[in-house]
Amino acid sequence: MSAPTTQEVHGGVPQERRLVTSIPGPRSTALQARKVNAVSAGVGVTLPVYITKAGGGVLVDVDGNHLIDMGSGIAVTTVGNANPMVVAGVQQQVADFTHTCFMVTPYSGYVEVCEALNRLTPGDHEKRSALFNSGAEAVENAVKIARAYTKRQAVVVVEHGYHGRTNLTMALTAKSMPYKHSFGPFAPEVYRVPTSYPFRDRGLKGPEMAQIAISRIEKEIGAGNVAAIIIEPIQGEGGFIVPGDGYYAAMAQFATDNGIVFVADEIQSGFCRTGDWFASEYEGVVPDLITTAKGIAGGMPLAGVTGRAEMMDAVHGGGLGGTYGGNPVACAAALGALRWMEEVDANGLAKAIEAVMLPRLRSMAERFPAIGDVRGRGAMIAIELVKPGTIDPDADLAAALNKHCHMHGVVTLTTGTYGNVFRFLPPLTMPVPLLEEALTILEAGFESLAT
Ligand code: PLZ
Repeated sequence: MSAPTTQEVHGGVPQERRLVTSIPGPRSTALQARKVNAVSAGVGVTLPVYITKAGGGVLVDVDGNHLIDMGSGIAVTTVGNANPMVVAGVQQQVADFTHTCFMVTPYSGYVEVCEALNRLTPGDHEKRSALFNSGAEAVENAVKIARAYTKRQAVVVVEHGYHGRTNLTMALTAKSMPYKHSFGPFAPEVYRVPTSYPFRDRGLKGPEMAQIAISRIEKEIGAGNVAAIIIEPIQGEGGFIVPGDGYYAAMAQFATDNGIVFVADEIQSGFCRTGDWFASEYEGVVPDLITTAKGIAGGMPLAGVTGRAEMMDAVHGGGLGGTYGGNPVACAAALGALRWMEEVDANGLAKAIEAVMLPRLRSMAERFPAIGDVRGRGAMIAIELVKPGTIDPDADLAAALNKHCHMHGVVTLTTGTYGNVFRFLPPLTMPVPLLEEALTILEAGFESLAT
């Protein structure tokens, strides 16, 4: 199959915002009532509109509302929902066979995805990959690999970091509520050091923040005890924090100089999201290991760890795996998604989204002093909201604006340690007029709420 036309990528979903009921509408409201009685209260919902169809930049709900999708299901449907190249791969594979377990009787799709990951991730050294089901599982396995390779135990993560919700990854994740609260005790040998958060670092630059972090590692942990340093090149759940220039590269260099495995968690920032295949490339960093998930397979659950052959192969046979890891249907989806990204120049699409969003948001920041910072790259862009004239977080305004966008048919997400960051993760198939319309609705929200 050759790359689908724009029309085909939209999957027959009209690319327009159209509200035919209030949000949520009556059918969604009825479903949400059933959800409350059937689904654990621990599983939250940001916007209880129930989706029946999606494509391009639009989500269609059970009441017939067409909403603009500025979240991609948290950075997952980068290639667009139901991208024809994903659909074709999945349909063929699901009709051929659905599962054998790669560890029992393997199949080529798994190997092909690993070959693609080895080729597309930064660095031209020899690499190996292993596939898993979720981002958290990939991060756990990166820790296992780093420990097996280095024969050390300590794992260093940074402030505002997010790596998942399993027991080990809760320990790696910074924020207590809602991720960790009441779920301890957490895994040992995890240490947190400063990140670089230019908006809040009181003028300290990237390299200076790296020096503070490195000194902490040397004095409080001992570099020789550290198996891995795990960092997101742009921190996602922490608030779309883009580190000051030089921080990320300095942390990677310190790891290399000290025999520490440098792990880039690119689960949110990977696969053309930032206008590069991987956000590490921006600083020219070649990670030892890279964890991927989300955008890899157009919505099918798949995750990977890719890295230096000698590290990946340091684990004893049978030490990595899982029943479903690299499921054949998920692999077929990934092969379709990755091929689409290569054929359409997905990085160019991400940069085009940035070119629309950043100037528009910057001019809004001049009008509305509540916008303290505009940041991000490609289709991973955010604004940080503060009490005007300060850097005090304004989470209430973020929540109110989010609600405003939702009520007007734009699916937006907030993020951040302080809950005050408004993040934008549109699919790369988002038509520019819809993107502009979403920003106009946001701007109207500021006009009514941020005076
Ligand atoms: N590492 C950098 O962004 C997932 C979490 C949403 P899983 N982020 C969205 C939520 O509230 O659970 C993420 C990430 C980074 C790891 C993960 C974990 O990926 O596929 O959710 O396990």
